[in-house]
Amino acid sequence: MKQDARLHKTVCPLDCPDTCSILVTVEDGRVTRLQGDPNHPFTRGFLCHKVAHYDRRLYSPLRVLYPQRRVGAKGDGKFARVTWNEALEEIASRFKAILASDGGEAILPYSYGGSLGIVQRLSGHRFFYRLGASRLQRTICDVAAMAGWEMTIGKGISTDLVQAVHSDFIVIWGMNIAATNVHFVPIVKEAKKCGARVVQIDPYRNRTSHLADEQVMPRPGTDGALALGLMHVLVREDLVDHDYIARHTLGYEALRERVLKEYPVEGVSRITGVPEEQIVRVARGYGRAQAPFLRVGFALTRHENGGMAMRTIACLPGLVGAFGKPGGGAHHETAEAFEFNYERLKGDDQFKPATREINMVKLGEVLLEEKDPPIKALYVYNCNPATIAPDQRRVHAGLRREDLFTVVHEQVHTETVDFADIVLPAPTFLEYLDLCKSYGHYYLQMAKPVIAPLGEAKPNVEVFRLLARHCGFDDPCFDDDEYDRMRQALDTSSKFLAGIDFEKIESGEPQRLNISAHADPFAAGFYTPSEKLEFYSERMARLGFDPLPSYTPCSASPENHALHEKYPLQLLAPPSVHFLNSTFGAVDEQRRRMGRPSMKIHPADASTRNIAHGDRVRVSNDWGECPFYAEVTEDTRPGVVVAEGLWWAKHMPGSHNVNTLVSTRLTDLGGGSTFQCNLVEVSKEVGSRQ
Ligand SMILES: Nc1nc2c(c(=O)[nH]1)N[C@H]1C(S)=C(S)[C@@H](COP(=O)(O)OP(=O)(O)OC[C@H]3O[C@@H](n4cnc5c(=O)[nH]c(N)nc54)[C@H](O)[C@@H]3O)O[C@H]1N2
Ligand SMILES: Nc1nc2c(c(=O)[nH]1)N[C@H]1C(S)=C(S)[C@@H](COP(=O)(O)OP(=O)(O)OC[C@H]3O[C@@H](n4cnc5c(=O)[nH]c(N)nc54)[C@H](O)[C@@H]3O)O[C@H]1N2
Ligand SMILES: [Mo]
Repeated sequence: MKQDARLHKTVCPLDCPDTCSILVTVEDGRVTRLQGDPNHPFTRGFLCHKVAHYDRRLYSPLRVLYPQRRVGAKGDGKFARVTWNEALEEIASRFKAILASDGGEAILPYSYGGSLGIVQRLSGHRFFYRLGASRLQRTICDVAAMAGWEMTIGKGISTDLVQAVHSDFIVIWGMNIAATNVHFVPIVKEAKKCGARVVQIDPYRNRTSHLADEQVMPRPGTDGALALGLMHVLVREDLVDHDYIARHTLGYEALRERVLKEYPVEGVSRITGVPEEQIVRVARGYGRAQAPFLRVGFALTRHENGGMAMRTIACLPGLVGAFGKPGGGAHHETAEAFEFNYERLKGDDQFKPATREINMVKLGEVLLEEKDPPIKALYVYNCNPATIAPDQRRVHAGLRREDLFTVVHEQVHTETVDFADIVLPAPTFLEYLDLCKSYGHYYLQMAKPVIAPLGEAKPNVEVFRLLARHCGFDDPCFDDDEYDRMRQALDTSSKFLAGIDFEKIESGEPQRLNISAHADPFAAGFYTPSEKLEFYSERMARLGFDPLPSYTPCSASPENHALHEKYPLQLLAPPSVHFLNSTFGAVDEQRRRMGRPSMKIHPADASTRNIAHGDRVRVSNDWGECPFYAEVTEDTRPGVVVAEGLWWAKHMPGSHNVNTLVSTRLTDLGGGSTFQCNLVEVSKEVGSRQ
């Protein structure tokens, strides 16, 4: 390290469960190195490749450095520089005109997970509440997963992942941890060294498969049935923990009857495509383990039946008493242990918002079809809808509307920026203050700027403060800076946050919530109304669902014969290790690592379509079509094609990405996205060469 180099500690706020503590080297005001903090118990000294080379994104030629106004045709991405004052004045005057002509609900904020830091992420709510804008239901990611987990367990809290070191049987269900939870990998490896067996449940083989002793490959969208089949075996062979069930669960007798009668192994095998003997073997392994540990991901809930599937899987640890066994347990999310004062942060308490709600999954149709009132202005921050949202054809058509006034506050020139009328420059997490919780561990940490903002970039908090002023809002809450907001967030009586005050957080060191890494997080009871793990759920019944776990096929699945005949392949569109949603799509090196935009297809499906490895193929359904290069491989199962990684549409062989094929159908619980629940047909492109 040079003499003038300085080492700073901060934290990665990107949308990933690992929330790493980072050591950043800054030389002459420039970031030159990023390393994992060796003292953070979960980061343990290493970073993913993407963030270890974040400087490539930070100093990318695509960075947005100044406010700009559109000069070209809508969607062309041509802009001229303006001052902050001009940009803010224009936004305020357009918003005011829309308020007068159509009312506040004609304005729609659109934001999601570009940075998960709670201060910057939640900085816009007060402003849009005050404006009377439509409210966005932020449903694109985990609402079905959370709702399903909550129905059984009560709250988004989990066994600490580090406990799995002591497990003798680890099930990784629907999560490509080698891509999306890389700091769990060394924990699994350590457990394996001590003799643990690792079972992966995933329809295709990916990086995580190398860790597994055995892979179960169910047909996508049938996980609920698989879990019910496993329960059938556990109950039938009496591999359940009767003592735990009696003390900590509700509704066992009803569940017992349900799984014995309705989910025999042969029926489940038919639904899931998993061999009967494998269902029995995995159930026995799980039931006989001393310390069974379950890691459940998110993608398996991005199906129409996803909420119920998660609720069903979450019953498994209850049957075998996993939570009570040292090294055993189950992990889905930890986010709800961070019980901040969100009402205060967002301004729900002050503004009592009661305006129209709009589901973010439906952006395309909302922009094109909503009439009461139509959306006249869209304000995008922390999000890249042109690339990440379903039904991309209509999203782009909506964004192209001449009469839509679109503001995009961005770090880089994304595809959404192309559609903007006004572009505002945003700093990255290395340039601003924030407070970061995690959804994969229990540490809270302050993100501290390590360099000054590049160009004229301003963080979300500052932009909303200025916008409020330009709109003439004089409520004092708009003057709250990042520190004020952190203090407000911490103003709660949460037992998990007790003793964690602002001063401790300001030290920059990770602060552990009051949840032991080694004890059962539910020892004092579950967070359900009965305080038991609920096999039987009165809340499900009240919402009109089966109160017991059950399996319902999705409409976009082989069970829908008419649709399946037309579109015989199930499409998976899961994350890649090299991208993070669309965030690293602009970095050349990450795209180089990805290779070409490819679609995995089984040799049996390829040969009937005369498709050879490397051919350009057209993938289509009623939502749209999208070209890929065929990767003919036995890594996927017949009937399932896989497009890993969210490419920017402009880097695809056509001008759309996989989300052109993704529907806006919603999940059973939560109204969530169904990215993994789509049927397609694949054909060889005419004139395609290998
Ligand atoms: N490198 C990287 N890391 C990421 C992300 C990224 O894009 N790239 N995204 C981040 C975000 S926003 C999130 S929400 C999280 C989690 O993001 P998710 O998108 O939920 O990813 P995973 O949890 O890893 O789950 C993906 C795995 O689930 C499998 N899967 C899909 N459908 C089914 C099914 O029906 N049944 C079963 N059993 N498996 C299925 C896929 O084949 C894949 O292997 O990851 C975060 N971390
Ligand atoms: N095909 C397919 N599509 C998917 C998924 C999938 O698995 N498959 N996953 C879905 C999931 S789980 C999710 S969570 C969504 C994620 O979708 P998004 O939340 O849109 O996530 P990103 O694509 O990472 O884009 C975030 C953008 O926010 C910007 N940003 C970051 N920090 C800030 C900030 O402080 N201020 C401002 N103004 N901007 C900032 C970044 O530059 C980036 O362009 O994608 C969904 N889309
Ligand atoms: Mo997500």
